[in-house]
Amino acid sequence: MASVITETVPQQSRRQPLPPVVRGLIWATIGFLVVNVLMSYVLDPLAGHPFITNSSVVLGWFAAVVGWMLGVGAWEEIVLPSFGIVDRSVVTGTGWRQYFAMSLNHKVVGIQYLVASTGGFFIAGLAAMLMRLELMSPTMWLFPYPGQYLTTVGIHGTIMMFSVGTVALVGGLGNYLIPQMIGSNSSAFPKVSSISVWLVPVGILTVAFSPLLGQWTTGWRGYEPLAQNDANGILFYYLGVFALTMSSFMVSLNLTATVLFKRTKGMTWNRIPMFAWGMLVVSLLNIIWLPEIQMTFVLGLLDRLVPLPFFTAVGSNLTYLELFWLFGHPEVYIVVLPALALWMEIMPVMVRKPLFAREWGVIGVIFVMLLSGFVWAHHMFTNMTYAEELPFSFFTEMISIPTGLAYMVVIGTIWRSNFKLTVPSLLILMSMFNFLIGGMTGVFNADPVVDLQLHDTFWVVGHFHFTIIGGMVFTWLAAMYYWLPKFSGRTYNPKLGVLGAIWIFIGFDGAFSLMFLVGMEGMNRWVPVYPSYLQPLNIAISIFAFILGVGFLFNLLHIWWAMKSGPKVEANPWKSKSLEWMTESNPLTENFPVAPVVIGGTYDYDVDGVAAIIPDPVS
Ligand code: HEM
Ligand SMILES: [Cu+2]
Repeated sequence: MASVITETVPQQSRRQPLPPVVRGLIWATIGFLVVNVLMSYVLDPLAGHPFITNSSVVLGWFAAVVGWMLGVGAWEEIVLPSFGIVDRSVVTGTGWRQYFAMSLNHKVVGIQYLVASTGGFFIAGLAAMLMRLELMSPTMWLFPYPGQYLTTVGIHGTIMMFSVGTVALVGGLGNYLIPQMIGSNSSAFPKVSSISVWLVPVGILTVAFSPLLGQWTTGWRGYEPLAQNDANGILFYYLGVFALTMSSFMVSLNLTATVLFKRTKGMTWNRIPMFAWGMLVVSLLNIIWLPEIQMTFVLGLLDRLVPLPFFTAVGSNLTYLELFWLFGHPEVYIVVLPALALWMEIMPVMVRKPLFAREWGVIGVIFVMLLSGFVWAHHMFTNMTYAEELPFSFFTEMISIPTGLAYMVVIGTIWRSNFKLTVPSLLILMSMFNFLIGGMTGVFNADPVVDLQLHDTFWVVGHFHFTIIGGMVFTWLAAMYYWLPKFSGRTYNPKLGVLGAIWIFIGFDGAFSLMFLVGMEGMNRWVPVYPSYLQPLNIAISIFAFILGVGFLFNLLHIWWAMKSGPKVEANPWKSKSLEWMTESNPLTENFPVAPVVIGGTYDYDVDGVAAIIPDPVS
């Protein structure tokens, strides 16, 4: 009888639908075509019947996103279950297939985020290489029009900031590690992160394909009213950053709730790991500032579609700048705070000493978060009176105090320890060094008198890359090497790891420290042409930049190789006391079959014994 049923209900064929990503692409295409045609031919036809109009492409884009989301799995994971229909056959594949569909497993989501960020890094990195190629000559030789160079700058900056800087440590490592670190089997809202991660490829591709609609010249900041003079590519800027910021916003809601409510027994506030503190603080920054900038983008978008001249007729020419930098400076800390937290997280394990002055580290990250909202106008010193400049200069320089606390905690932890150089600790030291240069050069920008000279020059490009690549990207790599055994049960090759670290250090410090020099000599940002006396320095910068580009590729390939075929290691090779190492390495298994109970401090390396126990299920 049973065999008859399986024959009449062809389970197998029903379980072999299109792969979710392919289905998502098809549904997205259908959604776009239907709504676009509806708009451009039926509801709002323009003279001459162009196939794509401003409003048709925007609404078509929204339809495409809905189609994509349903296709990659929201249909089975979210829509059907809310009607009481549970059909998990399509989406939840097994093994590697899980990574190519919407997943409720926080570790799968974390890896999806990391891969998406790496993809963004690659695309935006290629754009950087094109820029550096162009700048090897004082005249335009690569890009036919200046606007194309500027579009490339914008694509580079936008994808780097919103899909790498904001996303890799929070969406990637945050989703992957935080539930494990606090002793939970899942995040608070698994569906939220399962959706949000699929917005990242949407955002990256939207921005990357923006030139299809025409060039835009505003850079990653989308400055108004400049944007109103741009071709329609700026529409895809608004839509792309909207998708990316929405993704980060959703992750932040989830991580905040996770740290607040999913902690296991004994995981008290003075025991939660520093990385969890970092995620909490940065999530609050995201929750406060991302809606603010999203509304600003929506106003810019509406200005183009309606038009609704908010930034020209209604507001002053500086309204957009105020609104942008109100978010834009905290954004810098959204990028860097997780990195500061990771230094404090990884270093005690490396030196086997308790974290020095832990409370001050926590106070440090909290005060960086609070102060970051008070400094935005230092991006506009050229437009201000002296009396207006003073408080912003003051608050800006004040931020070095709480930031300095993080340095104090890490240096205090290394002090008189038996520090062993490993690839993660080497990369963290490099990160601290480079971020220090970023911070110290920032002091010059914080001083209005000097900033009037440095503003809009390559000095600034040098400064913020030292904070962002120096602070965040080096730490991201350190974290990837450090948690490799967690991701895969395998580890890296130490010699290749050290080589990779030194390689990018030379490429990075070479390229970007020369930018300070070329900036002081008069090299402006956002121009593909420059006086010919600056050519030798620019050629040197470009060569170092190419070395850096290949160096990143080298590290990426090494990590990829290590995950697939590196030497196998035990479950907790660093002998860390942190809870994520108590779980099995395989990302597809459950974290804790029985909830652990925390009995000691995560960083108590001065005492023997474990920080948490798994209680006996029968007792
Ligand atoms: C791979 C190495 C990189 C190189 C060689 C590089 C190079 C450059 C250059 C030459 C510019 C200035 C172009 C101009 O003003 O004319 C620039 C701008 C920028 N870069 Fe990078 N960059 C790199 C990585 C990154 C990373 C990792 C981030 C952030 C996560 C980043 C964020 C930005 C931003 C936000 C801008 C400003 C764009 C604008 O003005 O709108 N870059 N980059
Ligand atoms: Cu700032």
